[in-house]
Amino acid sequence: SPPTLAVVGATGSVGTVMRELLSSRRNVWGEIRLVASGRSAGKRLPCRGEQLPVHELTPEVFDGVDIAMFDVPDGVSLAWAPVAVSRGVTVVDNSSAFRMDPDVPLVVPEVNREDLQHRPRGIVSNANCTTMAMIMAIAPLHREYGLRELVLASYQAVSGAGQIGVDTLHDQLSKVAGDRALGSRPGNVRQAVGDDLGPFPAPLALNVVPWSGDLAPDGWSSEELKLRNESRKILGLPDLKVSATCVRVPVVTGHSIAVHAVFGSELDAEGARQVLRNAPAVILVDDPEAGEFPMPIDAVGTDPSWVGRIRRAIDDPRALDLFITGDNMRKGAALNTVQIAELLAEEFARG
Ligand code: 11C
Repeated sequence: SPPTLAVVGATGSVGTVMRELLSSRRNVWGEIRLVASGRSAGKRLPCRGEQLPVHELTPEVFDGVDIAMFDVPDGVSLAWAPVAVSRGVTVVDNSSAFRMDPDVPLVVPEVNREDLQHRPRGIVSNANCTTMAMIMAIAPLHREYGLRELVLASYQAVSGAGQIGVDTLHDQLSKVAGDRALGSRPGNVRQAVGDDLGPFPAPLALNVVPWSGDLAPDGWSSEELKLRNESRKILGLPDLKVSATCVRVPVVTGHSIAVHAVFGSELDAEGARQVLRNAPAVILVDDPEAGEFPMPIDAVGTDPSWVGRIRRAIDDPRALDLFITGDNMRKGAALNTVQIAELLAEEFARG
């Protein structure tokens, strides 16, 4: 019989997209069990055409479950993924808790699906949403030209910080709307927005904030280190040079990355475009003359990474500059997790 799936964190914003995907993709599942904190237990939520009950996260909730998708804070994954595994479950985890563990594969099916086979801890990790959007376009270019270095600047949407991030931006936008004096004198945007900054260190309305994640050593942010470490692991390039600056922008959904990528061999922009046209889950949108660029307002709600602004670097025939946008809630989070779970379901079906 088909495998039983648990969705842990089913009430959250990524959990909601997971339920939508389970309702619209090929149905490979037997029972689907929704799991959340005690606060939500007893609620009913839509999934696969039914209203399913939400169960409280307890050890027993994993009994009879074959595969679980987790989207919960790092600490909750750290504590509960091993509990699920001890009950016979294979866990696909979207937190950063296990991503750099050498015994936990970090899988993007289109890029390194074979890594799924080495999972001695019974856990598979899902990458950070910024890494994910970028890696979809960079991996095929790496295969063709041999990647040496990435210099990145991200433009990250507020939904990366959860529903609270989305609510904060909309609240701030209503506070600044209509006042045309705002933004032309120091401090007046801060004043209009007030003290409620939600999960961000500064106002986002009429602003960009060069910060995402937690403070890491030497002034880096955790998000910048994730981009470096996760890219190295997914591509199997432990010495890849990566420098990133992560920036939060007033966009609801869709993380973008400006990339300067240096390769081992010379290339040209049209060759790179051809590689990307043939790449899975990538859409090439590269016609500046027609005003066609990859942008979050178009990429939101879609599965692929959108790529454009492809130029060979003027001063280095081995380097490309490009711009990538992807839906951070879908491929960046829920979709890739669901895809990994589906690969595990295939394995389960093969016995
Ligand atoms: C953000 N990328 O945009 C973060 C959210 O490691 O999965 C996802 C954090 C992670 O704020």
